[in-house]
Amino acid sequence: MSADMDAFQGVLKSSKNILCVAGAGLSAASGIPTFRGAGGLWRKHNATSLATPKAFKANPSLVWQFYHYRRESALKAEPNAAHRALAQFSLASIRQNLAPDSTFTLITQNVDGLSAVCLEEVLKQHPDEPQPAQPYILEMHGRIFDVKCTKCEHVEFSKASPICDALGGTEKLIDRQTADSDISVADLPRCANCGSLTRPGVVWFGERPFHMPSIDKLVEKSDLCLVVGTSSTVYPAAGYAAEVQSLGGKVAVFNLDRSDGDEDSDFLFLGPCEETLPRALG
Ligand code: BV8
Ligand code: ZN
Repeated sequence: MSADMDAFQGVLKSSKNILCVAGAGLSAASGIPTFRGAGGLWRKHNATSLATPKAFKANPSLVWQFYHYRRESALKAEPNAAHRALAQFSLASIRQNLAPDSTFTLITQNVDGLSAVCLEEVLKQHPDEPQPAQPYILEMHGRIFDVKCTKCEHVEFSKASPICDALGGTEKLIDRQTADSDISVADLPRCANCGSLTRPGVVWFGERPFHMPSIDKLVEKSDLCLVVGTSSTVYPAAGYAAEVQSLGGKVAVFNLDRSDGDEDSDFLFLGPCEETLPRALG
């Protein structure tokens, strides 16, 4: 695995179907805690133990407090230089400034919506640009501001803060000894359509990620896969880079620390992606 930026930029310029698989490290500089490491703990719970249908069924009040806490931090967050570098790269791809008829797609595991907000801002500054034919961003684990009914499948995009009165203020209760205040199910967010209990519109462990058929097609034709800010521990996202490589494509990892499988990558740029990515894509 090389850290030669010139060599990487040579590959970037000659690649035609570029993918980026991003994780929580992309939003770390925006102040959003990651899943593992210090960010992975909320009160005395391990974040991933709460991101399951079983946890929600057993204790919807606790799981909603966890997602309310993350909604509130996402609402305060702004895109960072790494988001902007990816959005500018999408624009360059729209303008065909890369290799002729090349494509660039960001597949994000993050549910904070910051990549979409950032791309919208960049495209707004260039209103005369052709709108992207295919989506530039695939949010494969859903969006934290989507609120989905547990009964009638009604989904609403809501940035309400707080999302319901009973959750208001609970985002402050994050230290370890906080007792999980028990909010009655009746006071949790309810469906505007049928009044049933709602859940965050994200993909939990054991649930099928979004956009898998389109992602599989993109992986098949990709000749360069960037992997940004992810421990590469959660599947199927963690498997895409190896698949691109097995089909003859190249892989470049941009991560703060070493991550699963990075020893097989063609390029490895260790450091904060808000510094390495603008340099690499600039
Ligand atoms: C599915 C949304 C099947 C919710 C999330 C055994 C083996 C293999 C697989 C499995 C298995 N047992 C179960 C599975 C499947 C399971 C899985 O992979 N489990 C793992 C734990 C083994 N996967 C699933 O269940 C998936 N679904 O397989 O469905 C199916 C198929 C068809 C039909 C029905 C079912 C669904 C997984 C999605 C779960 N939802 N998130 C929410 O957000 O609350 S997962 C969540 O954690 C994230 O979305 C992300 O995907 C995942 C990993 O997090 P990362 O993004 O990587 O973050 P992490 O903190 O781990 O790492 C951050 C990295 O950034 C670090 O490396 C750090 O060094 C770096 N960093 C930090 N700061 C910076 C930085 N890098 C650069 N710059 C910085 N500044
Ligand atoms: Zn409903």
